[in-house]
Amino acid sequence: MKIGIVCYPTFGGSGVLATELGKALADKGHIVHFITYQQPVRLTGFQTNLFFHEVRVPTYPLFDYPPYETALASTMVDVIRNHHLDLLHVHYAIPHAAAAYMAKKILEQEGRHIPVITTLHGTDITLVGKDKTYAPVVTFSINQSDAITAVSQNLKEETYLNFDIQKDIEVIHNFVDVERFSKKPIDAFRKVIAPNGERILMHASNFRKIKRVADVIYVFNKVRKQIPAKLLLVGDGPERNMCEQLTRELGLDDEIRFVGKQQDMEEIYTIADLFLLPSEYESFGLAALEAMAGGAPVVSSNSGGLPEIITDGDNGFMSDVGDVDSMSRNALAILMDDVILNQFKKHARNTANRFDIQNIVPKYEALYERCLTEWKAP
Ligand code: GMT
Repeated sequence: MKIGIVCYPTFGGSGVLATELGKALADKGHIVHFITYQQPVRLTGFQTNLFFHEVRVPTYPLFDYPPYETALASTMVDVIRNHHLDLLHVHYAIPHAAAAYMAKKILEQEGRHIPVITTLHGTDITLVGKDKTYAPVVTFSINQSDAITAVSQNLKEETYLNFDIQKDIEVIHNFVDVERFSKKPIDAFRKVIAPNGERILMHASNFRKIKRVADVIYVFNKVRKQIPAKLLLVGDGPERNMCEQLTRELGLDDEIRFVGKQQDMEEIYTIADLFLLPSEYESFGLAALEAMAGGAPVVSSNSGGLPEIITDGDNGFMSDVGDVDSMSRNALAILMDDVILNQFKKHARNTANRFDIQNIVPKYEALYERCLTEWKAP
């Protein structure tokens, strides 16, 4: 199949998932065209059947707000026309689903029918999308999609709750390439972070408010009072300065490492003994799944779709949002004892296997096939 993928190219989970999906589809022989404003961060290396088309938004003195959506729709039309795409798969509803609808209508006038699949990822529904500034367009463009998927059962329910959606939403969970993420830890890297064999706790995100990164620091502060431990904070975003200041105030400069945005996450996760994800909301928690593939159990909040991947006492523990006492007790219950920790690590890897790329990507392929068959039917 010739597939167009539209996504955010940044470190956010939707862009990461979309890029990993595109790469996996290309590995399986499909021809994949990424359409976005920048080379996606996980789209590295050369593959003959993978293409990237940059959306350019020319500036003009009249534009206080450059019309990205118009440029995106026009680029979609251009790529579909010139590369004869079979379908368009857009990730994150805003503004991708609306731009795809526009592109589809333009192409329809030329007698070219292109199915649009929209994957809902999280904040496009639960935070930004339901804001009344966007809601009518989001509702309309989701309903106009030929197929809709959500990355968790929870997100599907949230979508029906918040929008008047007339169509079926298929749940296709996030996935991870277990083989790639379950490498052996690089010893030298582990030693740099924890020179005296301390336990390594880790958090990775885009440091937005919704991630509650300060809770990560509070949990760590309680843990390290009981056992030797270090905290690795990966990523960057609006809350980073506040977190650095909190680290200094708590006198934890030597215990916490901020390493910023990182490309080779598969190498970083393998050195973690525990992954912390105390988010206010998480539709799925792709970072937690990738950490589990690397062998790290997860201590998290119980929000959104997290209960769909975390099982208390098995591969981690969940607590109410903001309950840092409970989270630190849970972290200690996992980290205090080598035998228990190894058991949790094993279960974390088993969970990742359930969401392995090989099990999930065929679900997208089957959906594409269905959409194409429906289009071809009279
Ligand atoms: O994690 C983020 O804040 C980024 C966000 C995005 O939309 O780019 O991630 C969302 O999509 C991921 C991939 O489907 C999910 O695993 C994350 O749980 C989800 N984030 C939230 O719901 C906050």
